[in-house]
Amino acid sequence: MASPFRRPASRVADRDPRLPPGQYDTGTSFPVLTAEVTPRLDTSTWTFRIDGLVAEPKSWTWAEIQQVPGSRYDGDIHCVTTWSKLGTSFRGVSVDDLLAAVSVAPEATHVVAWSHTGYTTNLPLGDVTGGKAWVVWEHEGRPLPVEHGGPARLLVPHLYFWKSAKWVAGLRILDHDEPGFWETRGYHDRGDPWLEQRYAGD
Ligand SMILES: Nc1nc2c(c(=O)[nH]1)N[C@H]1C(S)=C(S)[C@@H](COP(=O)(O)O)O[C@H]1N2
Ligand SMILES: [Mo]
Repeated sequence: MASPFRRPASRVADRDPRLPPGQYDTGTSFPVLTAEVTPRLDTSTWTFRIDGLVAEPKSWTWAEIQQVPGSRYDGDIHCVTTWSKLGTSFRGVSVDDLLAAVSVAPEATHVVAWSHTGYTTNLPLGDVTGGKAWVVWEHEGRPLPVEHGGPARLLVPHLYFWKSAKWVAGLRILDHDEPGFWETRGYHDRGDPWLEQRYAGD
């Protein structure tokens, strides 16, 4: 006879398997987290640049980056403050397609993404290549709102969302790791939500 004290199976099934440990589903809301003053950037003067260990540094204007073949992300995002947004979508271009235009040096190991505001975040090169990172300007079919990083932000959805620099201005390709804004203020260097890499030492 089954024990009347057994945990009902439905309780176990309640937790969405898309939620990493310690995260909750924020539903339709999309919280805003910004450390600096929200900038008003004009697409007529906007640029995105890749420099550092590349054969030839390159900048794209707004019109030029729109000519790069489009790419979209459909899936989940996870903030270190414990909200996750499930089944959302962004559209822009794949970082792979941007890196292909500059030819990255063989000794490259890391990148620093920087924003027009001065915000920075570091990533291993392997976390922005292989279809894992985008520069996006559309969210769920609409222009990316300024508070979420519009006109364009970096999107690295397999890592905590602080790696997805809003108002992204460029990527610097490096042969070493260079911790960014939050990483020098106690956040984990890599930030894998499935390993709960929230803070330094996790
Ligand atoms: N430029 C910039 N990018 C940023 C941040 C920031 O403060 N400035 N915050 C990061 C953090 S901690 C998170 S959780 C997400 C928040 O993005 P959202 O405001 O669109 O939810 O942006 C990341 N990118
Ligand atoms: Mo965050």
